[in-house]
Amino acid sequence: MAQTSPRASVRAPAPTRNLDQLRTDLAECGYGILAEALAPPLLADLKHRVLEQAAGESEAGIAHVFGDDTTGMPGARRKGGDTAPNQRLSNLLNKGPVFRALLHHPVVEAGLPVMMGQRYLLSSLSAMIMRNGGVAQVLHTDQQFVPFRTPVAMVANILWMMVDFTAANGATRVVPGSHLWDPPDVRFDRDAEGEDILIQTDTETIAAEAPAGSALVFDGRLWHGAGANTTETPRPAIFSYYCQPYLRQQENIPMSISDAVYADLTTEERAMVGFEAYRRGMGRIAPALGRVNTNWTDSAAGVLTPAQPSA
Ligand SMILES: O=C(O)CCC(=O)C(=O)O
Repeated sequence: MAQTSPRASVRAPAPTRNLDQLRTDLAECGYGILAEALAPPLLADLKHRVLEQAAGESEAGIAHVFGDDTTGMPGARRKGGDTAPNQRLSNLLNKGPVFRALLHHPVVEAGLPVMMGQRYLLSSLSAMIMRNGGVAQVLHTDQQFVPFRTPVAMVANILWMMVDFTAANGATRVVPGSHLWDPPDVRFDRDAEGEDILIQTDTETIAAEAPAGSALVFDGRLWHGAGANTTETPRPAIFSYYCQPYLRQQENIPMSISDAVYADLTTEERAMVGFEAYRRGMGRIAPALGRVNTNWTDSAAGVLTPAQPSA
């Protein structure tokens, strides 16, 4: 049943299977939940690969862990150590072909234009596993790096739920309608011992609860943050994070993608992940790594003019 946001008086959308309803929810509330977005076999494959990869990165001593500071954010400055409860997996395009299915999901074409217009770019494809002991995230937007209000979203996110999302296991907390507000004011201070403390306006939130296989689609301007997982069962999710085609990507995909995956991608997929030069002007590549734009060629790449005199 739809709830009412305590502060913004904007309804909280219920999970829907209807893409038209999702589009309405995105425009009015800044987010929507597509129920049954992932068919059970695909969900099972994705979840298996995420958990397997996470275990492998932990065993290899290269896990990116977080969630034990005041912000709960994966990019937070940590004091060191590898015991934080939560884990982020980056660059999923390199970590199994199963993840490419998400690039082609109909919710991408249905939902993103409502928030960002017709052109957008994959900014990163990552996963996070929230575990017991991690703190709730500070309320933030996914375009917190833009220090002013924007008339359209600069970024947008599709969070694929690998398990049921409940308030108890840290379902994403959202503020319906906040995509039309100024960005949240998040500041840090130091206590008497010199420890960082977080200062943020208290804002009421709603837990985006939905069954496994749902997609939480949200505007980059929406105030939100992961809740704290108070259960003993991990809460894994995959994030298809998109940006305007004139912004830097969160993951520098044209540099980060492995040779094998690059060779395997279709031209359409290469365009989606950053190999298309926007308006044939921005993001042009000199093919030093053997990688080229899908729509532009630098015929003079590697040519020194005037010719250098030989020694
Ligand atoms: O995992 C979630 O529920 C949200 C994560 C998030 O907002 C973030 O890490 O920026």
